[in-house]
Amino acid sequence: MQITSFKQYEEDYKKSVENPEQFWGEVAQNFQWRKPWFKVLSWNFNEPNIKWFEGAKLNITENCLDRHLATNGDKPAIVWEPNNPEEESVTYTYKMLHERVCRFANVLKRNGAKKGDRICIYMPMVPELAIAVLACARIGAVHSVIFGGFSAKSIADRINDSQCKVVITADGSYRGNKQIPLKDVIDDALIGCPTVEKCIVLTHIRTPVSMLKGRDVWWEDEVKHVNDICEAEEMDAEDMLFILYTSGSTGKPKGVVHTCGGYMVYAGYTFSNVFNYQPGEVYFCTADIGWITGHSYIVYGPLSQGATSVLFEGIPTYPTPSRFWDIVEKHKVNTLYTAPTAIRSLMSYGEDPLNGKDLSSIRVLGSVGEPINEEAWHWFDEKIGHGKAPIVDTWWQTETGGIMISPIATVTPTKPSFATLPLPGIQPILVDENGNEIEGNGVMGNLCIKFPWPGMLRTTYGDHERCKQTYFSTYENLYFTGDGCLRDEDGYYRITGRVDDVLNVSGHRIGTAEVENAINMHAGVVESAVVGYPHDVKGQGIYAFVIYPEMHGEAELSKKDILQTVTRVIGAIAKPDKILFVSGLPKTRSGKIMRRILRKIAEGDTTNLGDTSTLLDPGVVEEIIAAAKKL
Ligand code: 7RM
Repeated sequence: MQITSFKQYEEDYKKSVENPEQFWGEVAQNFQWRKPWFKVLSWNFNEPNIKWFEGAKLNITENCLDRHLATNGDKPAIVWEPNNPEEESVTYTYKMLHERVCRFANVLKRNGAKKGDRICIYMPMVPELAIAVLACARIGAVHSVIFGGFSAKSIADRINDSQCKVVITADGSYRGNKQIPLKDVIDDALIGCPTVEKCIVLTHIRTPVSMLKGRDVWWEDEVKHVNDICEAEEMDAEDMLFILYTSGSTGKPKGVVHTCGGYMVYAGYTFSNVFNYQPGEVYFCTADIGWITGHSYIVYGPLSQGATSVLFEGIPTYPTPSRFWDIVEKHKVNTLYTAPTAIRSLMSYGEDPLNGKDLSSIRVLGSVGEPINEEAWHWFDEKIGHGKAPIVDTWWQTETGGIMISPIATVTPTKPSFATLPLPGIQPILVDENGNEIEGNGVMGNLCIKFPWPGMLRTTYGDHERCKQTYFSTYENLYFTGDGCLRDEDGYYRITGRVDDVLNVSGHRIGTAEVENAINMHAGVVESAVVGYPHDVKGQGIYAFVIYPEMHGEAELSKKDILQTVTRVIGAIAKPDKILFVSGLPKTRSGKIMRRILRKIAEGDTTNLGDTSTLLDPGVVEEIIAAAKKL
């Protein structure tokens, strides 16, 4: 199943387009199924209704764990690197991980969880997080992992949207020298979550927590009451595997739904090929399991291929900005998969943090989450890869389940800031505003995908219509990605960024409407408009224009109040980088905010604001420009 030459890539690609069912049917043979499918694919993009490997039965954990036991049981599956480098790292072999997953699966059953139940996971980056995820999959429960940076309100909204019955959390987490009281946050969330019956709490940072009688139990106690034998639940290929919430252009995040069979095949196939993973190699993805990158390329992809996956609890700059390089040296990392924001942040410390670090184990580098600028690409290539490690710039989304457009390491010639070519099975097309295909090379347009792939989302939880509207209605018979894209003279793809009201801040997707809603919840705020602007490290920063008529005292204090509100409502990741108080917003006569103008002002480019004469109050623009210059 591994592609080893560009010629083979071209052949596989051709075959995947001409005969997708045969192509994916063959790929799927590399996985373990309890029962084979009777049809590889049935689909239509109108409803949408997509089924891969219909009739097949499997359990993804048998593919990620059991099937490796006979030959690779003693091979490291997860190498955990703690936040504090003074602490020992911990290795879980496939045998150990299998044992822990089975045991915790029995804990879940003991606490009333069964096939189809939704389980919320809010945990630090510790091995128990991967164990919790896999234990859900083992019993057929649907996991909904929530990133540790989200607030109690965000958690409650997500728990209620999918009616979770069980929550798995920890007392707290470490992030550099900070401690985050996860259980406290969960306690606040659960006040408004009537469906939650049980909360399982892992001891990690040893901070005092409140344990509610009848609801809260300790992980450490529970595992003593069960054994480590747990037959995997037999799942239909199209049974739900997990929900992952992600932001769109409306105020409310959507629960993206992935199913067992197709997701497994796609995560495994893309992992093996894109990174050219070789048996025995050590692979390190720096993402958090709370995002799709962690789901597909820390847990399911690598483990399905019997790989060794490094799981890092901490942050790139703690205790020093050498931390990634220390980890590479210590664990002899062969593949490093990280985000442009991390690269840019580490670049800013110069070369000192790299001095004396042995990076010779590195063979492949990867980038994900946002466009990588050329400067960061070259730094990554020269300073980290020493010009010898191909960089795979992987474009994909929560909704796509796995990597879509990317070089295949050692196979596809790379080009700085280009995601290059579609993987086999992926049929991208560029369209104009009217949905007409833009053919040929040297063109730009909106990126769509015209044929299904096994890892694609099936629905948005509890609201299929929303899935249809968001992804399948903008252009008929196409999946719309929300991204703009260039196809250059060589037919190589470069993703230029979102074309909708979604921001990408340090690789995190945040809807402008969500941030506006949060700001507007602050008592003094009448209205706000949020746009993105170029930020040296984060890629995009958040710029908020806020109408706040009756300010008492200092503006600085009011700004801090607003930041506090956003932190409470969404989480610290959505805090605006800049807040500008204004008396009005540029609106059309029909009342629509002209974001184009605000974006220009936020970028500091007010030379060509276009026609402002159609505005309700053209004078407001001059006022905003003058105020922005002083910020
Ligand atoms: C994997 C992930 C998805 C959005 C996507 C793009 C942007 C992701 C790249 C990229 C340029 C890349 N899922 N994006 N990867 N842009 N080059 N290699 O990030 O759902 O959280 O975000 O991220 O805008 O639509 S995500």
